[in-house]
Amino acid sequence: MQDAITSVINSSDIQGKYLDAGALEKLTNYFATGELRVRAATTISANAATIVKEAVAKSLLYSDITRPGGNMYTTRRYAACIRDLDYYLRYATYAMLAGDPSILDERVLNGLKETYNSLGVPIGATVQAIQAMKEVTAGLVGPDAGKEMGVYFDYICSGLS
Ligand SMILES: CCC1=C(C)/C(=C/C2=NC(=C\c3[nH]c(/C=C4\NC(=O)[C@H](C)[C@H]4CC)c(C)c3CCC(=O)O)/C(CCC(=O)O)=C2C)NC1=O
Repeated sequence: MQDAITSVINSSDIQGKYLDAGALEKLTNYFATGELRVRAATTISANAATIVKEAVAKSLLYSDITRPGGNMYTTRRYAACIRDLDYYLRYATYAMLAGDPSILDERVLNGLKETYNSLGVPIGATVQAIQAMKEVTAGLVGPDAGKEMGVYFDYICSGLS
């Protein structure tokens, strides 16, 4: 896993150079938003269950997915879906704190699309639920932190698509 700091240092090191202006600007921006990130992570962790619940209500409840024949039907599958959404929220929060998406590639997206396809978990509906979490989260943490979290929710969606 990388973060904003190791990522710019690694790429400067590969070139055998000190940090250039672009790299320094990335770091300055990362440090300047540090408090915002920590505050957002605190709010998200205190409200995680509510975020997931509201996102499900906005996107999946009362659709065919929760009726007999749907992929969320039966409490076992419903619970698996809620658990998956909680994974996405928690890992997006880690990535937002790190300022880097690599943890998502390594611990969430690796093999996920194949698993979903083999189990018949609908990817379009999953993406909708993640987009709903993005909206609910932004409503809770405010526009600046919401935009930052949005980067990583979108990253998960494109990794699944
Ligand atoms: C931390 C990284 C990580 C991820 C991401 C993860 C995902 C993940 N979700 C799974 C299943 C599942 N995922 C869903 C999810 C959904 N079905 C829907 O219709 C909705 C659209 C959607 C929720 C948004 C469901 C229903 C299953 C169970 C499918 C089945 O067994 O038939 C499975 C198969 C094994 C299991 O049931 O536990 C994995 C590996 N596991 C991990 O360790």
